[in-house]
Amino acid sequence: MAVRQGTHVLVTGAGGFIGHHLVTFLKGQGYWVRGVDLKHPEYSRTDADEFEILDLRRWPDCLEATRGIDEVYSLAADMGGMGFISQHHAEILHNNVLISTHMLEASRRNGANRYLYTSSACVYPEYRQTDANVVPLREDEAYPAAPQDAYGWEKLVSERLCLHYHEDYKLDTRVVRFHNIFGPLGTWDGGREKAPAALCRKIATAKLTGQHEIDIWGDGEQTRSFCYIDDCVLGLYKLMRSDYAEPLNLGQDRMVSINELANLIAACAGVEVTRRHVAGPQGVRGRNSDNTRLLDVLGWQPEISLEDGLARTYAWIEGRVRESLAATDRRELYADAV
Ligand code: GKE
Repeated sequence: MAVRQGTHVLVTGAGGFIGHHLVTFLKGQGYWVRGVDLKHPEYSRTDADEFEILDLRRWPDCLEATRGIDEVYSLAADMGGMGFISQHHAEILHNNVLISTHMLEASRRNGANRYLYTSSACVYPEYRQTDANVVPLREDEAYPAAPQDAYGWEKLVSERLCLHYHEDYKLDTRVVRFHNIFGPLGTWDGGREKAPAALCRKIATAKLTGQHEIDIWGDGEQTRSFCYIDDCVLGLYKLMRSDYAEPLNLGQDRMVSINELANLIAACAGVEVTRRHVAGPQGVRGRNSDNTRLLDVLGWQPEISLEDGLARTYAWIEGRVRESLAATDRRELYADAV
């Protein structure tokens, strides 16, 4: 893989989980990197050469972000797991339409050569995902369009915007569809966390408090595939370096149920937990990635096993839960003392 010395790269959403890891990866490849976000990364310092706090819903901030940039990795979005995206449709659609539309046009005006847009498996129609034993989703199956949430509708429209910028303005665009990316330094509490992080947190809490019952939304028989962050950033890079402008899945094609996911995490923790199935937003019943096109285009697909990825993620989240429980203990001690 050629290293592009002297190429100026922008990563939007560089304060978030995937963006933060991508900045580190691109620095390792020898790029000059500008990171932009509403906030700095939460859990470790950025490796970016320059990090700017900007609000990419605003056109002037997009112009500022893209000045002097050759390649744009566009990750900024208002997003989260099912607990968040099923409850904030208006806010998500409003914010993400503004970010995606302004960023694409600002990149073109400022003369960027390449633009990679991060879409999602959430673009696929709900009617193809009604069975836990779902047929893996192929890129050409996004139409007739019927995404479940506003989050997916925005992704689909922005995919088309990229396509038209490619056709009409010859901007070299790339479009990737993520399938549930997880790993260390990702959101693990607060309401935006996805299932892998949420279950790591619940199981770590069970282990450290000795209360071995955890809540799972729904019957836990709903299915997904989960892709580890290191595979994700490598896939993003490979796609950017390719000449492929159509949407491409980026995920694992090993499907597991949420109950199986919980069992794998409990094995990482070395505890037995009892599952309590409770009401909660469940999203589609089944989802898996068809990686045929990914293999054709990149000659590669994600390689890190779910077990390895979960072991690394669980270890990091258990550390965070330990710190958080210790802080709660200190607060209670202090409150008792005064
Ligand atoms: N977040 C979460 N937290 N999910 C839980 C929990 C919990 O405590 N317990 C069970 N689940 C179940 C959810 O009900 C859902 O059926 C499944 O795990 C996966 O939830 P998720 O990880 O929050 O998100 P999804 O895979 O449904 O959707 C995500 O898909 C990605 C693309 O594949 C989206 O939230 C997007 O963030 C993303 O684009």
